[in-house]
Amino acid sequence: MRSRQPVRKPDPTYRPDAASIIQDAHRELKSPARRLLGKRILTLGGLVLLSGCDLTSDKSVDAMLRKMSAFNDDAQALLFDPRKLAPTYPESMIARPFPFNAFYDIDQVPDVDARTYRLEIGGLVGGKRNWTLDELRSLPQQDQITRHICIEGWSAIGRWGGVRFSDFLARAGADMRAKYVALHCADNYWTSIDMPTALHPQTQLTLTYDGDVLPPKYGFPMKLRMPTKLGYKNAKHIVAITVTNEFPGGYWENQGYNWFGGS
Ligand SMILES: Nc1nc2c(c(=O)[nH]1)N[C@H]1C(S)=C(S)[C@@H](COP(=O)(O)O)O[C@H]1N2
Ligand SMILES: [Mo]
Repeated sequence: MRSRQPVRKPDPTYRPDAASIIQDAHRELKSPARRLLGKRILTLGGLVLLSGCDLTSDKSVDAMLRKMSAFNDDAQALLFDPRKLAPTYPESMIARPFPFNAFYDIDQVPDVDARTYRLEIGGLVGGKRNWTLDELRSLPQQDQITRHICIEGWSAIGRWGGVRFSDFLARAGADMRAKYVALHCADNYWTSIDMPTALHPQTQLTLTYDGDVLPPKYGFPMKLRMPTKLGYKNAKHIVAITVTNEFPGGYWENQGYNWFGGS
């Protein structure tokens, strides 16, 4: 492997600038779609449009509305206590098969070539900016059995393996005092997270699902797994990561989904 910049250690005295992160999120809340959601006066058609999902039963509509109004508080609690852990589960509770979801059908899943794949990391980064799959695989790996919660009204327990994201950010020489990490995907999906979430011990740069190479439908070659965040924050097929102080938004977030997206 090529030589790397020295690993940048997290600064133990650093406290996230929660006030400015929340201020950015409030600015985003001024968009009409977000205001409508806040007032709960969106029509069923409007919700379907925003969520891209089939809200055919009262139950799924209800679940979605409940989630929408509840997750803001949960997420903020997490923001202020980045050490809080999401629950883990026994293997017997893993959903088989694990559900697939994306803003398109399963036959449109992007086909990423493992040999030419490079994970690019840019923005406020002092170290290595291009990572091959083999390089990512050679970093220390961890496993988690956690619950994935989709805002569309379903949840499922799965098992994901990969590199602790904070380890990766340290090795890439990321500025851990930056406010945001943006995730850009091979299918043009994108989302972003606050730095405390990026450094959360359960936030994982995921390379495997249930012990096997991450299959295309679940995000090959790489996804970010965050049991503390709703499904749409768990970006699949990530090709580029940007460390930044500019609020990056996201595919669903820019259409009205809550930016914190805590689960
Ligand atoms: N690149 C990309 N990532 C994505 C999505 C997507 O459409 N494209 N959908 C999100 C949503 S809404 C969900 S619920 C999960 C589904 O992940 P799964 O297919 O592994 O269950 O992926 C998330 N990450
Ligand atoms: Mo989702």
